[in-house]
Amino acid sequence: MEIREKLERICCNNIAACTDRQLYEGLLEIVKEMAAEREKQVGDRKKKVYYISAEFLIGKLLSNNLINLGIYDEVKETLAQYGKDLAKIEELEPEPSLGNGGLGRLAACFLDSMATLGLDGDGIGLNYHFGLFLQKFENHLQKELPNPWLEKENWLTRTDVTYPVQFGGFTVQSRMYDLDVIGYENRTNKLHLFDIESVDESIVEEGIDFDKEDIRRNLTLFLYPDDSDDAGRRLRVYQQYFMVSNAARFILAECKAKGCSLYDLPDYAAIQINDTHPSMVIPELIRLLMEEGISIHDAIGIVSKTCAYTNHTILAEALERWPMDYLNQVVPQLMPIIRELDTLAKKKYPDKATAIIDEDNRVHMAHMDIHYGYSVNGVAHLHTEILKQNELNAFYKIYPEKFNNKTNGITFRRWLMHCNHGLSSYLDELLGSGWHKDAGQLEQLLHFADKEEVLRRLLDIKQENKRALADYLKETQGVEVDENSIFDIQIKRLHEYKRQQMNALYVIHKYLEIKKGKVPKRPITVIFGAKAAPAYVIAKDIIHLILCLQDIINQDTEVSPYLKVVMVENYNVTKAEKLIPACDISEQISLASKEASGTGNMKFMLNGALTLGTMDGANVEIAQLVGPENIYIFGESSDTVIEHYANADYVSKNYYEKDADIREAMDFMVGKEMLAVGNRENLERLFKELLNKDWFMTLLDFKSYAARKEEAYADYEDRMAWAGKMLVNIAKAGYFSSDRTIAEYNRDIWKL
Ligand code: 26Q
Repeated sequence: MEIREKLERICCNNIAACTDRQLYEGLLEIVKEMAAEREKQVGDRKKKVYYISAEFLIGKLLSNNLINLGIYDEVKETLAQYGKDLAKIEELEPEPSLGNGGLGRLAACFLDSMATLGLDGDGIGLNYHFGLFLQKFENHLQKELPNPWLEKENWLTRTDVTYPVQFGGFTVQSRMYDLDVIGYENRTNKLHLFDIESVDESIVEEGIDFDKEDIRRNLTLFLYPDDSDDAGRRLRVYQQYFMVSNAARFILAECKAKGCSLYDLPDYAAIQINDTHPSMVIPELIRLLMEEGISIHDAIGIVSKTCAYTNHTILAEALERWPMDYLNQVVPQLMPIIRELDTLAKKKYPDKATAIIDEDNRVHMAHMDIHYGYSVNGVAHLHTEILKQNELNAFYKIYPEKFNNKTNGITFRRWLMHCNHGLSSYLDELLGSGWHKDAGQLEQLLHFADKEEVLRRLLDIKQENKRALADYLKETQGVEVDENSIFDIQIKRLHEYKRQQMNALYVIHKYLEIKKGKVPKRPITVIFGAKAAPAYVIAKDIIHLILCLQDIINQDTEVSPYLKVVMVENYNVTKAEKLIPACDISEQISLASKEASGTGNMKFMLNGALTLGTMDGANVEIAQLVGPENIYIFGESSDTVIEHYANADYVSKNYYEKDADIREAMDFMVGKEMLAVGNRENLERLFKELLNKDWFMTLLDFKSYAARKEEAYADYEDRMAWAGKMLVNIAKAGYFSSDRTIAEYNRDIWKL
C-alpha cells in the first residue's frame, strides 16, 4: 500500500482535517505495522546477540524510523501537500531519556547498526517511567524534575512475557515491553524493556523525591544517575538484579524454543554485558542452569563461553563494588554462587588484585566479568591500552587472549542523515548514497578538497544550521546569538574530568581581556549543555559558575557584542541533534587518560566541526585520521598525567601562584562581580577545590588550552582554509560509523 493510502486510512480519508497529534499517533501505528512486516520476512537464526544494558538512550524515534523504513521523504511530501509539517509533528513526540550519556547512547547506536547489518541482536533493559531527570535552571542552580515519556500511544508493545522475580523477603512480577529497532533498509530487531507490574508513579513527591525503600512500587520509576547517594545505590542493586534475572530467563526460554540443549547455549547466544551494571547475569544464569539440573561446574563452563564484558571507564569511583551486606539482603540466592566463583578464582590466582570478593567484603563486578566472561574490551585504542597496561594489568597477565579493543562508533543515520539534512543531501549529490550503508565511501569527498564551489557549499550549509540553532535558542530560551560568531560548543555530562571548568575559566579570561580593550576579531558564542548528577556537589557548583557567567557577560554591553555564553537547559538527544550540525569548534578537553572514548567528538567531526581537544579517548584516533593540521590538540599526554598521579606531584596552587592569567581568572570566580549574582558558598567551594586539589589538573593544561583555542579562532578567519579542514574531518569520519564497530564485535566476539 502506498504511504498516502496508509495515511488516509488512519485519517478517515481526510488528512487536512487531522490535528498534528492525530497524525503523530497515526504515523506511530503505520511504522509499527511496517516494522512487523519486516520482522516476519527475516525469521530467526540460530545464534543471537543479547546486548544487556541499564541504559538505552534512544532519543525520539519517529523521524529515524521513517528514515530507516525508507519513507521519510514520501511521508514529508505527502503531508506537505495537505499543509502539514512533519517537523511540527515530530515535536510532539516526548523524548525517552533512558540513559545518562555516552554509554546509553552507544547502546542505542549499536542497536541501529545490528539491525542495519542484518544481525540478529536484541537489546535488554529496563522500562524507566521517568528516565533521567528533567533539568531546569532556577536562581543559577540546577533543579531536577521527573521526565515522564510514556504517553497513552507510544512505541512500546506490551507482551505476554512475565516472570516472578525473587528478592530477599519478597517477590515482584515482571512484564516485558517491546520496542521495534528498525534497521536502515534491513531487518527489525527488538529492544526488550522489563517493568514491574506493581509500579506506582504516584509515589513521586516534590521534584524527583520518592520512598527509596518501597521497591515494589519504585523499582522502575527512575534511571539512577552516574553518581548517587547511598539510599539510591541499594535501589540500583535491586534494579540490576531485576534486569538480569528477566534477561537470563528470557534468553534461556528463546534458546529452548529453538530446541537448544542448555549445554550448547554458547552456540545460540552471545551476551554482551554493557559495563558492570548487568554483571549479575553471570551468577543468575549459573543459578538458573543449576535449577535445570546442570552441575555448578558445567554451568560455570557454559556461562563463561556465553558472556562478554565491555568496560567504559577507568575512573575508580565508577567501578562497581557492591558491599556483601547489600547483596545478602537483595539477592541472597546469588551469594553462594558468587562465593563459589570467588573461591575458584582465588585458588587459581591468589593475587589480591584479581579477587572477586575483597578484604572489605565488597564484590568487584568487573572482576567477576573478567574471570567468567570470554572477552573483555575497551572502547578506544588508548583506553584499551591503559586497561591492559595499568588498570587491569593483573588480569591482562592472566588472560591476554581475552582483551581486545573495539573503538566506539555512532550511527550515521541519526547523526547525519536525520540531524543534518542539508549536509546529508549535499553529500548524496556529490558522492551518491552509498555512504549511508558503507561509511568508508565518505573518503571520496577528498577528491573535492580543492574545489572552491564545494568548500563554499560546506560553509553555506554550516551557516544555515547556525541560523536554525540561533532561531531555536531564541524560541526556547529567549537568548539571542549572533549567527556570524564562532559557535564553540561543549555538550556532555557534567564531570570534573571532562573539565567544563577549564572552558569556563577561559571564558572569564576572555571576558577580562575584552574589558581591557582587547576585543576578538570575530564574536564568540560559547555554548554549554550538561546535566549534573543530583548528588554531585562540585558538578553543580560548576553549573552555577557557568550560569552566573552567562548572566554577567550577556548583560555587560561592553562585552556581549564580542562574547556570549549560553547554557542550554535540559541537554538531551533532541538538543544534541540541533547543536551538533551548527558547531564550529567541538570541545573535547578531558584530562588525558580519563575519557574512555567519547562519542560526541565523532558526531561533531562528522558534521564538519573541528576538534579542540586533548590526546584522550578516541580523540587520539581522530587526530591520526585527519592529521595535525585539521585538529587542535593541546595539553599533557596520558603518560605524563598517569605519572603525576603515581608520583602524587601535581600541585595546582603552584600554577595559580606562577601565572598571572590563571590567577586573575581564578580570582574573578570569587570576586565582587560574581558574588553580586551568585552564591558565595558554591563559588568559594569550587574555587578552593581548584586551588587546593584540582584532581583533574585543570590549571596544568589551562595555558596550552587557551593558546590552542586562540589559534583555532585565528584560523577560522581564513574561511576557505577552514572549509578545507571541515571537509577532511567529514571525509575521515567514516571510520567512526557504529556499523564498523558492530562488524568488529561480530567478527571478534559474537561470531554470528
Ligand atoms: C555506577 C554505579 C552506581 C550508579 C551509577 C553508575 C554508573 C552509571 C552510568 C556508572 C557509569 C555510567 C556511565 C558511564 C558512561 O557513560 N561512560 C562513557 O561511555 C561512553 C561509551 O563507551 C564513552 O564514550 C565515554 O568516554 C564514557 O565516559
